[in-house]
Amino acid sequence: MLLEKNKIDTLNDSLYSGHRKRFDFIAAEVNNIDAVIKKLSDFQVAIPSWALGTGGTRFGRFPGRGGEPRSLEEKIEDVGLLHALNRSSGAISLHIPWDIPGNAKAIKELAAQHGLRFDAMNSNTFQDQKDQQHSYKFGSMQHVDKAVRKQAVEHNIEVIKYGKELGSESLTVWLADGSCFPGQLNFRGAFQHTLESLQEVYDALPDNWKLFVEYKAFEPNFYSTTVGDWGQSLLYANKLGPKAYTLVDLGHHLPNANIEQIVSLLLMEGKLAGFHFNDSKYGDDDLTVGSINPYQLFLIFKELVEGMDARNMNHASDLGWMIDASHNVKDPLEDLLQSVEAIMIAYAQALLVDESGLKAAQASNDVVKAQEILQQAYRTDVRPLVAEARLRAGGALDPLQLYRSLDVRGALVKERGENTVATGL
Ligand SMILES: [Mn+2]
Repeated sequence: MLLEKNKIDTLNDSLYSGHRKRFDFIAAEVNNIDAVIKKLSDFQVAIPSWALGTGGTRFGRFPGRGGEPRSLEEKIEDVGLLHALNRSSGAISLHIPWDIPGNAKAIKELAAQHGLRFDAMNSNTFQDQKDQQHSYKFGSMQHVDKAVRKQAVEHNIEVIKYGKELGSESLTVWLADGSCFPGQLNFRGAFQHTLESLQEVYDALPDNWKLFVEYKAFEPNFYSTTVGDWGQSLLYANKLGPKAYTLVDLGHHLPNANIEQIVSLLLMEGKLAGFHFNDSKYGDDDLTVGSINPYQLFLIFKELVEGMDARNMNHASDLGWMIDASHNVKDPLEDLLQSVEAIMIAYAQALLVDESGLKAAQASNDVVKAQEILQQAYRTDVRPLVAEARLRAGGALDPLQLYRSLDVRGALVKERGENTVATGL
């Protein structure tokens, strides 16, 4: 389904005078307001294909109202809908084998019609697929059997091939490899096997591609994980070469990890290139980004902005930004609208931080002033700035309200049926 522009305009007209008042109030307080709005308009967050259907847990899956995308084409249409509403979801991230493009040229054209590009490709060696020769029960790239490692390497090379056809320029490798019990594997042996396997994948990367090495503290393995933290990911990335980088997924840390410090140091080393948004209270909960700890999200964004500026990086294009979440209880499209909004709010707050004032406070050990500067930005209601950026880019002032008032889900159910299930987690 396509969203007609006049429906967006009609809602925007009805909300405009209230928006204008709120925007003028905050705009008067912000230096270089147009530069801030431009950065917000340029910023795009990729939507992963697997977030478009209702997620599950290992205990069960409870379908939503239906209308889930049944094919790669319909997944692209769903992301196109989100992008039409908020103009900040201009990329889709695919997962192989769930999203193998039958006709890459047609898929690419369809994405272009919706204003979408293809973000990082994702491989899958954490599940066994039917017709697969060797099992990943005891790992993939770390496996003691060379034949299993070879299968995992070849799968990743196949993913690169699909990505090249679609115009993607990066591969994310997340490995479930590790062990559940002490003594199950030799840590150095698992690392060396994984490094050798990653090196073969790295060697198959086109020159303009990046390899993102994603780490995760635990789950599905509960004793050790072979790419378990940012130190291990950075070790692999440094050994592999200049096209390899670390990917930070917000949910992949042990509780209370100082993620903002991790981000700062990885940027300093020029080794951060991928970023996955979600939120959590206990572990890898995959909850909506910003729903549990928005202050932490702001602090992370503050380090992202400052660290990228220190290296003259382009906020919008030099890191791969993606949502990585999966839910049991919300309409997936509504959840993604909330997610993108939370990301834009944290980004806008980070853009408002008085960096020169903060540096001066740090230089004079004025701890109170430093905290005041951070919290001044965090406590500013930046929602009118985010809405203005959307408005200028042709989106809806209130995407969620428009999604609901047009009953987009109802239209999708009508088009696709009540019992459709998207492929994925
Ligand atoms: Mn992730």
